[in-house]
Amino acid sequence: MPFTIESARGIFPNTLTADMVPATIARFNQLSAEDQLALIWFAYLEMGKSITVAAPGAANMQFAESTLNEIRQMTTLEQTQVMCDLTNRADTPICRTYAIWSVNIKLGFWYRLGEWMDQGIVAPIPKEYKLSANASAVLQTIRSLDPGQQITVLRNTVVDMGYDTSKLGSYTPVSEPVEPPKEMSQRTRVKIEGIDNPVVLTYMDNMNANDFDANIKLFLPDGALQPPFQKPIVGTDAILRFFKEECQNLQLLPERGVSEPAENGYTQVKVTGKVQTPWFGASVGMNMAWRFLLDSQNKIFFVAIDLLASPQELLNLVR
Ligand code: 45D
Repeated sequence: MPFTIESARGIFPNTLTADMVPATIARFNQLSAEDQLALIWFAYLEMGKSITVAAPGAANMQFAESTLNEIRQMTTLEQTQVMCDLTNRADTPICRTYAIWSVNIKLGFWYRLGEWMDQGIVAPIPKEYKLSANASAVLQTIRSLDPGQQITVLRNTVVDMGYDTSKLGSYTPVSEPVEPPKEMSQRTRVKIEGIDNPVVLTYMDNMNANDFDANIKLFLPDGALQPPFQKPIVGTDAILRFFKEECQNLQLLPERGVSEPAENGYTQVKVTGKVQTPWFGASVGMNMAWRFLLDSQNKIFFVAIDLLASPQELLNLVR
């Protein structure tokens, strides 16, 4: 039987992903807005001691600038209300604006608010704020996660805020401009122990060069890409849009892999290694796996990118 995207999702079923991330988010979402804000604030402060967040580039901030200035001018009470509205996914003009921003703009917005809260320009979380017992337990869980999982939890809480886009009808998403890909002379080539498949190697090199137009050509027109904890993104138009919106300046550091024949002349390849985000650079290496399914022409039919449960999983290449 030929593969479907649904069946392709099940390749290398032994891969242990970081289930603690969605489980923690689910618990987080049960908390009151005040608890959520205070919890992220405390988590962020604690993490800041060991890892530094990179300040977003000025160009990336321009999209959030007018909303940020609007908030800056508000009374303390109004500022707190805006932050609670965002966490509650309320229907307000600011929540609607926030909803259509790309992930990076959302993160940059909170990065700036965090700075302003620190400086007292925006209503801070009172030092004496007492988390509920449930919120304390969630914070305790976050502390126990590895840094790659912690930043994923933080990122996903930010992504979930604002008005629900599925209730918006049609809208034009707002994202940063796409920079040109790296010059050929600046490009690097990965080496992956156990892998000589040129498509898999080129995929990694293209991503590291921000060469998304070249990378999308490696996919079948109806191919799919499944980001961590998400449903597959299907079709080259949607995948290319995703690359341009969310994948600029990632560092893919694959280490090892296995390649095996699958049904119908397909090949399945699993690669493990690290990924760095421009937000944290080399200070956080996320433990990742790529599970590729290539057709008989060596085109990508499916690739899943998973955040792994533990560093031990980097060595788990069994089917
Ligand atoms: O609410 O091969 C305050 C794909 C308190 C593509 C705050 C990929 C109040 C294909 C502190 C102010 C993309 C899938 C909030 C590979 C409050 C591919 C602020 C993988 C919210 C490899 C909080 C890429 C702040 C991966 C400022 C895995 C939080 C990328 C900031 C992963 C959090 C990227 C930040 C990750 C988190 C980035 C900046 C996990 C960034 C995380």
